[in-house]
Amino acid sequence: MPEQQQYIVVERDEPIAVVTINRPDKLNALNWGLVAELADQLEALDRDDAIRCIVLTGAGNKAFAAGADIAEMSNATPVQMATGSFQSWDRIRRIATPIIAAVGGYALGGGNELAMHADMIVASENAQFGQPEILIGVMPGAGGTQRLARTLGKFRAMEICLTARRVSAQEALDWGLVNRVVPEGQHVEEAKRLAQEVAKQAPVAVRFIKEAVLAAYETPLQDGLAYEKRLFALLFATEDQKEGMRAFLAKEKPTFQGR
Ligand code: DAK
Repeated sequence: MPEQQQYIVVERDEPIAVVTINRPDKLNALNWGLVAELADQLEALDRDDAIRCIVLTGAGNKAFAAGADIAEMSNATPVQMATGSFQSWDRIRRIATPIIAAVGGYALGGGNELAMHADMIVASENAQFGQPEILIGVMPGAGGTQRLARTLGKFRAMEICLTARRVSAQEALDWGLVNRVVPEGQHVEEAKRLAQEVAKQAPVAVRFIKEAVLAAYETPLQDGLAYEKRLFALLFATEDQKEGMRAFLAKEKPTFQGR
């Protein structure tokens, strides 16, 4: 049975879960309550050992999310912008379980930034990515300038943020912003398939890999290499390392326990 809060629907299908932003009449615009609820639900799934990978999507076929809620934001004070809502985004950034964004339709502004908080992105053919904040007199505020620059390079990031140009699914694939493009409407199924692939791997190694790849964004190469080396060595403390290597040598399929 899907679990429904005000804005977020969680459907568990162990070992994966599908989290749906459910505000389709407003193109899943991200108000503060919604982002806090999303962070709560993702954290609950992150604590749950039975869930190994999360698919994040938007309800309806028009949008993953068309950005932060402009109606709510229009009269916000700098203090409001700088406090509560940033904490929710930060909580989403710290989720250790891999997240796959399944994007159909618009992923704009905070919607694109939310997709970029995920670890892989599956796009429907009708997906459109962009940072249109410049059109309403502001700029990306949830990581858009930084993650686009690191993912696509300076010049494409500049064009997207300075001109509000939308990027099609195919372009996003060519540019390395998404992992794959599927026929319209098939993005959630494909993301679930990919999530099952991740979910069957050794759980501790999965979490360490996410941690290590994300560290590449934040550390100089030498420090990142040292960090990876330590995480790699630490995996030799797991039963799953013993089981994985035993099964390989015995020409059997491993059974991973997540310890
Ligand atoms: N906010 C509020 N409502 C929105 C919305 C949004 N971002 N996007 C769409 N809606 C609402 C529309 O107002 C409309 O509501 P009703 O009039 O029916 O009540 C309904 O959704 C359907 O939208 P449209 O009628 O406009 O639909 P169209 O197909 O004609 O156009 C569109 C679709 C996506 C091109 C258009 O809706 C649009 O341009 N939307 C705004 C896109 C945008 O500018 N997004 C960026 C917003 S700024 C931060 C965290 C995050 C952020 C900032 C700071 N911190 C942690 C502090 C992020 C900022 C942003 O995302």
